[in-house]
Amino acid sequence: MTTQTAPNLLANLFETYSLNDTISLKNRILMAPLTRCMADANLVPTDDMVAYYERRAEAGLIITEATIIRPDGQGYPNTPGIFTQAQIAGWRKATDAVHAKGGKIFVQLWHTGRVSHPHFFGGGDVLAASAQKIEGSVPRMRELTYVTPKAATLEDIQGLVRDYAKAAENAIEAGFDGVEIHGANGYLIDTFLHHDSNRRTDEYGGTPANMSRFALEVVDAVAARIGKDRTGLRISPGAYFNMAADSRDRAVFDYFLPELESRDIAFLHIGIFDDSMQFDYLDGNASSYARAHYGKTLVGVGSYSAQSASEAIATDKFDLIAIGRPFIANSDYVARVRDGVELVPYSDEMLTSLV
Ligand code: FNR
Ligand code: 8K6
Repeated sequence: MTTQTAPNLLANLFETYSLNDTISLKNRILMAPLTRCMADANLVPTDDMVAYYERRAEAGLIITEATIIRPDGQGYPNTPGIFTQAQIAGWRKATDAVHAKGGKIFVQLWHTGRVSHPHFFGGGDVLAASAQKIEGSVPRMRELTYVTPKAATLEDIQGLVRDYAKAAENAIEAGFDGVEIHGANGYLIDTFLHHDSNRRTDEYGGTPANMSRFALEVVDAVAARIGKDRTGLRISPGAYFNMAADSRDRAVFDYFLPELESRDIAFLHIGIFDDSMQFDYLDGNASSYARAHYGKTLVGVGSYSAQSASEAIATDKFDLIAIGRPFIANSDYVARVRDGVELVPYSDEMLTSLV
């Protein structure tokens, strides 16, 4: 390793890491999933997106921006999909480009649940665990106020599970190394895992086992289709986005995490913007809570610098770090950290173009 200029302290970020017998990462720095709203009108990844991911192939693993599994999962403009042949072909260019540079790439599978809007799919139901709406409107399209969702019927749920598995199959056809199921940030799967959004009285609500059922069914269906070694999951045990906190959620995640651990998937990833955020009902921050209840590979994220991430890994708080905003600002984030070169600071204005 050529790390003369990098402080020794950061060396652990550049160790290889085996997720399992199938997938080895060349370093411990992941690119976090980052919605950019730059797909074309048919939600096909563009050549600019291909080049954007290719530039970041030095990451140990790229997790793509959230990518919708079917039309009614869309809640933001121009978010890519993975349910048409054109979308699969568009993604194939990105996976080929990243692989040619020696990188690895997972796609994040998304259904926005009650944060979706019928504007994007020509009208129809917005599906969620229960008919509990969130206040507010679509970012950058403030005229689109969120609607009251329909509580998914048992038939809807079966269809959704099937469509996650189909999207995972499409991901493999598109050349991805695996998928990260988006179970975080208040979107569809997360609506089942929190009391704020799950008021069901059937087998998908009311008890920790019932509230965990949909998420585990999706994990099982995806793992059965593409292999557990290629299946990751992101969750938000701490409610912080599109969700109100409820101390009863603790019991749900206390049940969910050991169940998930027994599935032996590739990794568990926390969904949070700032991992120093404290949740009283989790007795601390989200990653420490997950570490205490889940014994397999854990990906930390949320306002970490290379230095704080390296320290967290050295003290066994988690195994891998996902970097979000700094990776938007620095396509060569990994090289800069390795070579001790100063980073370009992130700013929100950077979201208007793919650099
Ligand atoms: C995000 N984040 C996010 N999370 C996710 O699971 N799927 C997504 O598509 C997105 N999209 C997204 C877009 C933008 C513009 C931002 C800033 C964030 C959250 C992201 O993955 C990460 O958790 C946070 O950005 C915190 O990490 P950093 O940025 O502090 O390293
Ligand atoms: C900028 C891209 C356009 C919009 C959609 C992004 C969707 C993913 C979530 C990122 C939004 C950032 C909001 C930050 C919330 C922090 C809560 C503490």
